[in-house]
Amino acid sequence: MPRYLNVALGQLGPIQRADSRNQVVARLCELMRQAHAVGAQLIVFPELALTTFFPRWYIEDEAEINSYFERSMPNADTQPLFDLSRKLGVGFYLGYAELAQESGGEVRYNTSILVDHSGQIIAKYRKVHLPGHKEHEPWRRFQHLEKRYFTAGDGWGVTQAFGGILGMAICNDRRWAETYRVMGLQGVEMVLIGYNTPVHNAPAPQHDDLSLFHNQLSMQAGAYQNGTWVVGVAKAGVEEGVDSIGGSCIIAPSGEVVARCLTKGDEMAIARCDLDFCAIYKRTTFNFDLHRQPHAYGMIVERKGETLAADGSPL
Ligand code: CDT
Repeated sequence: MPRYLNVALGQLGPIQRADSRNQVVARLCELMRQAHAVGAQLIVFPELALTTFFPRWYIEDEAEINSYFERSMPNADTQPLFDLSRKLGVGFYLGYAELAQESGGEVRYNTSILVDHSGQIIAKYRKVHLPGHKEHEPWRRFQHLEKRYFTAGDGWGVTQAFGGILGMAICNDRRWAETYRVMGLQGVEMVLIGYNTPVHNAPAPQHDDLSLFHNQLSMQAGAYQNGTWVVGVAKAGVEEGVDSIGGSCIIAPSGEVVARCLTKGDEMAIARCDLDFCAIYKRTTFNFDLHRQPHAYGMIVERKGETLAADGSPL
């Protein structure tokens, strides 16, 4: 009997600054109800899914920055989503801005959680690859201040859940081969990824026309090269004047897209994912035990960036 996991994409359209968390949670609940109606066991929501994508603004006031963060999870605003999860028996992935209390004080993370079918948080992930910049760059049409507002997390674990081995990543992580490989080495069978990706990339506007292509290219490569399902979910559309890509999709270990959203608004789509379909890739072409050559990969962890000699040749 194959291990089927019915997974839904819970794509969100834009969230404007004035939208309350109550309004957003009602939209998430509606997507969860739609997913349940077609047999979903798990629904994946976007990165920073409770508010507008605030890193587009340079904000100096600490209280205003903190107003985009959650001090606890669940909390009064998100409790209805957890209650509905338990009532319907549908688990979920949710991205949000986390204000953590640590021994050194408060720390801000770009976080996702995995919630099981009984509404219990079973895993938490903090984004590792924080894109953008740290200082105000007024030349840009809009800012991308994730490096300012968030501290990087420390890595990717995997969780036994929903009958398989699941992992999480967030947005920019999906562009990096290392993200998938670290989870691939832990036997991951499904990687869940929420994202907010503006169409316009200020430092490289010549890439704007390729934003959707690069989104899918990265996730298809990660799926195939690690023999895993990948589920990518957007917050899409024009938010506070900034257009973000949609393109939410579910990708099989073959690298094929098996389901995708068609709009840039709130939209649910579903696929029946056979977790056993990973094994043929993990046993053959990407049998890591047989074929990987770690002795040749040392530079991947020893070096951060390219190292070139004065004449531009590799050292
Ligand atoms: N949220 C996020 O990580 N977005 C980035 C935008 C491009 S970098 C400025 C992404 O990789 O999609």
